[in-house]
Amino acid sequence: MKIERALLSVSDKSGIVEFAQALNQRGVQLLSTGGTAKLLAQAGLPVQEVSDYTGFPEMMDGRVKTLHPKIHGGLLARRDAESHLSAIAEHGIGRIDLLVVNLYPFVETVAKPDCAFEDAVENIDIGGPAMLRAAAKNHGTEAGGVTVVIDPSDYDRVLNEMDTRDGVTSFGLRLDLAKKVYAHTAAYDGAIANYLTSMTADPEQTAVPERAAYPNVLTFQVRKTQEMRYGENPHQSAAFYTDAAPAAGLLANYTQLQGKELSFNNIADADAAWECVRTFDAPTCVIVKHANPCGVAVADSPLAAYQKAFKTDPSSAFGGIIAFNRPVDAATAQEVSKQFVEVMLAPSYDEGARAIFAAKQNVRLLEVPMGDGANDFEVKRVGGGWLVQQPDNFNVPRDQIKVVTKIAPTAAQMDDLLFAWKVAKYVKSNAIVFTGNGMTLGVGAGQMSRIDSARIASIKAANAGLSLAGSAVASDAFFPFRDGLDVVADAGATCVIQPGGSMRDAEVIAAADERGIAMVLTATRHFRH
Ligand code: 93A
Repeated sequence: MKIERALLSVSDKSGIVEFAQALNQRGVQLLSTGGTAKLLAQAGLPVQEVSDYTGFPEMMDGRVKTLHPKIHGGLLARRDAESHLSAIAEHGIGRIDLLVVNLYPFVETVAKPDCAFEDAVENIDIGGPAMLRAAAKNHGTEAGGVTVVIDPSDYDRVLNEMDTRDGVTSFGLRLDLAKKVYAHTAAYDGAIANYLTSMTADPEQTAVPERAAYPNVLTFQVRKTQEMRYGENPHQSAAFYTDAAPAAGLLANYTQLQGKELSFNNIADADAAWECVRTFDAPTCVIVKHANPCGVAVADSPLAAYQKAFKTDPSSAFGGIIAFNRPVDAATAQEVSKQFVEVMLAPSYDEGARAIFAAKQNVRLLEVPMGDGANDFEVKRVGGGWLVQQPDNFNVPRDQIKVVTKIAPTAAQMDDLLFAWKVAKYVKSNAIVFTGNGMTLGVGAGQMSRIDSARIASIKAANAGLSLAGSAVASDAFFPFRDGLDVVADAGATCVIQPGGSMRDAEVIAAADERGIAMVLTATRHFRH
């Protein structure tokens, strides 16, 4: 069945006049609601208002515009059922073959910090989703059905099919557009549920509701961007889902320039590397293995940063994930490709670098635009539930850092302490990170006891042939006893950064003074599990 009648009712009016003109040129009759109809009429298009068509006025400030059997009958009548077609004929209802609707901007409205409750409620669209769901349900069969468009970027697809298929859209397109509708209305209702269930009124229900940080019902929608061959292990199936619009600077905005498909572990490790590297201002290189940094360094250039980062732990860096916060040039690419690399991440690569990696097709090369966006929340699945929290975006301001020992760190020591502290945030707890001259010297990660993490970090430095004499060290949480401090002092550290807050802080600080170490406290910890 040819598209003969279209109903247009949109809040986002971009491209609607041009689309309506194109429909008019193809002989399609136009029906429309108040604001949309006005716009089309101003453009000189012959358009009939829905209220004239139904014989029923728009009422209650537009709350009832399209909720009428003449509209819903026209959308829902099965095109392949004689009884449906005769029912609409009997009641003087015409078929609506094309529905173009996008909804009141609820999400945008409640995102405004000063959004009034009443405003939010008024922006809950009722008639729009009702029509969308009706039209999408009736996407029909090969014989015919309703074409429904919510996204202005689909206007051209519809026109192209009308032109190449004698005014008739294909079942494939109608089904595709119907899927988009239900995904959209589900997300729309999810956003309303999130908003309303985060509201608490006072017991008498008289005051304007307060908004809680987390809704009682949390609904979110993600899209599958990749189905993987397997998950963490080959016997686990897996897929990668991304937000509809990931915040600027996050991994999911990546473009893969070359190399095999990313695996589940590749994506997890790439995220750890990228999150760490993008927190630094100076040219930085982060090398990650099994979700932990095994080499991080800052320098004047990406090449120098890589050379320093690699020195931390060359054996772990083998098959690692390497991230830069600066464009990668040929010299850096040349140096990196001397070793086996699983994944590379950088904001860009110059032509020389691309040519060098082109000869190493196994390297998965990812381009990720820089940006300072963050996830709105983090989730962790536990048996039968989800833990939800804010991401750890805290960077301790310098004036919150307190010197607690007789000796204060020198300016150079302070730089190394702050560098160690930034890295420690990305190391699984218990984390101990030795640094010196803008590079990691030994990383102890993921241990059940802090003292073992300290021992491991010093052993790793020794294995890499690095001296810890005069090094700085960070501990992601407080030292519960002085023994951990003694281990790092024995290894050669001369300054320490840690949150403090232990019952034995006094004992630990006295031990630092006894050993001639400078110690600073951040008052915030960075557990990472
Ligand atoms: O208030 S509503 O829920 N009641 C309705 O019957 C109705 N029908 C369409 N909102 C309704 N709409 C919405 O109006 C559409 O979803 C669209 O977002 C908007 C277009 O209104 P106008 O053409 O007056 O700008």
